[in-house]
Amino acid sequence: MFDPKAEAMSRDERAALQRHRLWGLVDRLLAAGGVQGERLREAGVKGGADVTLADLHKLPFTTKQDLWDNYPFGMLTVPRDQVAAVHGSSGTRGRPTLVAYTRADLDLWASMCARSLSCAGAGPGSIIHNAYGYGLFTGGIGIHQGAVALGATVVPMSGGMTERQVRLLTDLRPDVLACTPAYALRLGEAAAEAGADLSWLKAGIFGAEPWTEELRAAIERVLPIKAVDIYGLSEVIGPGVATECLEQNGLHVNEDHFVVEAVDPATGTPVADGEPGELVFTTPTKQALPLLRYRTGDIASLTRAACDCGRSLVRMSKVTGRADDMLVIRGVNVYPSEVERVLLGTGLVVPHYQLVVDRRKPATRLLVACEAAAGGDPAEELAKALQAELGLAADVHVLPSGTVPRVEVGKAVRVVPWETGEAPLPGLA
Ligand code: DLL
Repeated sequence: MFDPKAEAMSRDERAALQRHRLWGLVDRLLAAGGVQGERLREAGVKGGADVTLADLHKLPFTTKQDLWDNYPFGMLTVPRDQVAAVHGSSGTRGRPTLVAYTRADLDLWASMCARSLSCAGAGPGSIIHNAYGYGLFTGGIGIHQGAVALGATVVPMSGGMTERQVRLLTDLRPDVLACTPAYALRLGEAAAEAGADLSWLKAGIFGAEPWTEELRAAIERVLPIKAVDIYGLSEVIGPGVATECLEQNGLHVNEDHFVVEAVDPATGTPVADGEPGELVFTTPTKQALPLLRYRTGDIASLTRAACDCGRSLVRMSKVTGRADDMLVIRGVNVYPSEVERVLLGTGLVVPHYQLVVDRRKPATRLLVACEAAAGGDPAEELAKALQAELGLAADVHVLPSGTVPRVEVGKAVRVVPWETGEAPLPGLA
């Protein structure tokens, strides 16, 4: 553990710490007078002392819309000149979401990512091959700073240029690989094609996009590693919000800094532990852009059961999808990750696939583009499996090997719309 005192502290001790920090946050938001402070006032909160952890769920939410409405610096709770860096997400859904960090926020972020890397078994002296993109995206720079804080050696590869990545993976003998799960697959395949020996790699720390247990198994087949999941979002800090340990059984949320709740996405009311809900985070220790009850849109469940690694932090399940990513195909609601689970679970396809949502006619169709693992055309069998397990009527297209786009840079695009004109992939009729 990077910080055993914090990661393994008793629940009571942590709750006291959270409560104390939450008071401080509420006072700061009220003093800053922005949208979050106003909402607190409207809710009758006059100071931190009015708020308890048990009552957190009664406080107002903050959303991505608030960040957009106050773009770029309207939600700061420190003077602008205290901002040491900005980051953000590329905004595949439209506008970029920008976030800000003070120097203290950057230090906090580095120690959260150092915790993540030690969850994957890294320590001082480890070599971390970091193939998350560097730039506004938080993946590259976040993991980089975490590796430095841990006392490890970081190789700042960023994404792309796969051949060169394989070369440095071979020459520098890193023990940990950090990148998106889709790119890990791509790297594993490229290493196999090049006959590269990566036997010293021990673990991979993969996140920034949803991935299933089935994808984990596929990655662990092409790379000699334990693949662990890392979760985070720019708004909360970036990577380092929660990470799986080598038990591979849920992601430990750094709840001493990121207080987590799971709520019903429709009603906003808390769901019980073990039930899937939308993750909501409060960041009591962040300075530049602290958030009270930020709605992530990400669906996962929480558990407070003990973990064999000794960390006492609450764990979240893998994210099954985003509330706004759910597809509705002829009345059947389905997350892309459920389709991934069924497809890869059959063992009939390679782990590269794309879902094309054909909206050219009022009755939306789902086309599944994939590639067979061992020749032949398993389309019919795959369609049956999707029907049997998800009740989903999909048109499965088994395309020639290498046709489904591989991800080199950025997040995997699993779902593509087809609104008009030619099909987005060749071979889909
Ligand atoms: O993706 C931060 C990150 C970088 C996390 C590197 C892990 C590793 P954003 O670009 O702001 O930040 O995107 C955040 O990505 O709300 C989720 O929908 C999704 N996401 C992130 N990690 C996971 C994960 C980074 N492990 C959004 N599983 C989040 C599923 C994830 N979805």
